[in-house]
Amino acid sequence: MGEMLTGAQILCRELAAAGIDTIFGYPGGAIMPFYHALPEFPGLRHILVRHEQAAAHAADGYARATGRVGVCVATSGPGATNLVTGLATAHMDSSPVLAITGQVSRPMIGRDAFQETDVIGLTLPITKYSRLVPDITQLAASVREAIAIATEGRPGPVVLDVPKDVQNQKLAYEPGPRGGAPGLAARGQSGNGGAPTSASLEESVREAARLIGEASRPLLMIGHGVILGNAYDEVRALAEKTGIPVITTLLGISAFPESHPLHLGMPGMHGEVHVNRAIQHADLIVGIGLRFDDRVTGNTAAFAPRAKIVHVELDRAEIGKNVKTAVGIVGDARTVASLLTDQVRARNCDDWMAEIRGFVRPRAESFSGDLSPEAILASIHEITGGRCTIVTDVGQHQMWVAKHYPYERANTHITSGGLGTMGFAVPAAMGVHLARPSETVWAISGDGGFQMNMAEMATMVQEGLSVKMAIFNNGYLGMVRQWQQFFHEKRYSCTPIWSPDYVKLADAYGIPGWRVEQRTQLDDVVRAASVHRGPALVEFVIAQEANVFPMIPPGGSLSEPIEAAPAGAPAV
Ligand SMILES: Cc1ncc(C[n+]2csc(CCOP(=O)(O)OP(=O)(O)O)c2C)c(N)n1
Ligand SMILES: [Mg+2]
Repeated sequence: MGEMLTGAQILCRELAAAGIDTIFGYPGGAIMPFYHALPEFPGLRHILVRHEQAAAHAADGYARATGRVGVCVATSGPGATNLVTGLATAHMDSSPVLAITGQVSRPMIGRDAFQETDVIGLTLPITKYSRLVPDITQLAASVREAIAIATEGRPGPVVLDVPKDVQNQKLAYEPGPRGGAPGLAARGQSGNGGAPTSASLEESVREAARLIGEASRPLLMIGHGVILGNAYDEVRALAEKTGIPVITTLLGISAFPESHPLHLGMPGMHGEVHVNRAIQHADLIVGIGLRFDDRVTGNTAAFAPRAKIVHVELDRAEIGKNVKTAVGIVGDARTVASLLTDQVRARNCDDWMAEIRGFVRPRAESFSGDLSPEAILASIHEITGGRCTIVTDVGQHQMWVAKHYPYERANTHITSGGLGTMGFAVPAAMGVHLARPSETVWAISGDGGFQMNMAEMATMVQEGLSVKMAIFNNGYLGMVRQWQQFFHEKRYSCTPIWSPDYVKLADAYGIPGWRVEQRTQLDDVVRAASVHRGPALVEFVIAQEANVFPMIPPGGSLSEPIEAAPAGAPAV
């Protein structure tokens, strides 16, 4: 006979037993039994955020930095609905987040009870799995199952909606078996998106190796799956044995060292001209752990017109979804990269590399004033000695970081790639900091995105989270303004954005804050913020109408980059 526990206690026990040490959350009526039990579990550190969206982003940041599940908790109704953007963000970027939501008691469900929302209905399309726990007898297994689903195969967010009376039910609790997820196989979720038989895997790898051997202009295009699958070394070995140049997508940044002679850069809408040209001239693209997103391909009809595509993906559903594939290999990046490395003959691509070098264009970006984003990023890199994880928000600054920060170490670039969620950086950086306490973590936001979740500064102060916040202040919702400049007759409708005095704001939170307007101030401030023990804020005042170049117009082909502002546009 097991110990009599409440559902809330069982929830906590199961989380602790699964190795969870950090929970991001916010209490409320329907989740109160859980919060009542929580102090009995000192191993579960709770971070009280200022908005549930931040809890989901922080759990996501924690998950991306560790590869383990990140946990967030909210009450029913508005608490749960506030999680939605964070869950959709995690879903689009394959991040293993477990969200636990309180639900109204079972007899009240379906009666428009106070703070009742159909959380399953809301979250089913933006999660990997979402379940209302109907009874305490199913609670422990549900937690194990949810964590297994979140982390196995292609990771993703999961929701457990736990009615308040289930949290209060009592049961003689027997700790269940660890490491397995009952019911997983029964639902046809094999955990690897449906692995092919080893015979077909061997066959497709052999075919891919043959294509690599025959190609004269091959490219490796690597994405988030290389980071999620810890395939850093294996992909590098494949590149080095074959000499194939390597392209990293936005979420693939930091999956390959940027100083490596084979590294070309980022493709797509804001990709470098030589990278996109290489794609358009390639006769073979080996894509590993990516989904050929439309920001990468531009107009798919005109994408890589000369290339056969080999697509290595853990999720079978991705293969052939966006681009026509000659060989699809269902498998994890690490296994397949090493199988491919064994199969390919050693070769080089020196002629092809020389051709690509000929595509390189002089930098199109220019900044009025000397405080360029590039200078800021060089300073952060130098002063942290590269021992730094950068979490970016969404907009122009995100692209500048992607293009100019010299990433060398695996998984040190964290951003919302798929959903493109403004407001992500500050809360996600809290999760990254908790996952990597000995590393400097910079959250780099625009003045727009920072204002979306800046309330989390209070969380950082209360919980002692040493996140360094950089605000690239251009006075605009810059990326939207750039589109208005190019595609909407320079009508800057609703994109100028006012900011508070950020130095005073920092002061109000009791944390150090600086405003940097000139290059000469840069290094001293970045150093002071980096070494400060605790959260710190730096506002970088940058040129108002700087643009991200080159740019492929939305729906355009990679062959048609815009490399300068239209005639008559404001000077940049
Ligand atoms: C939540 C959300 N709302 C709106 C957008 C659309 N959007 C994309 S970039 C951008 C402008 C971002 O401005 P800012 O944070 O100042 O960054 P900047 O582009 O100026 O560097 C907007 C509004 C978005 N991506 N996310
Ligand atoms: Mg801005």
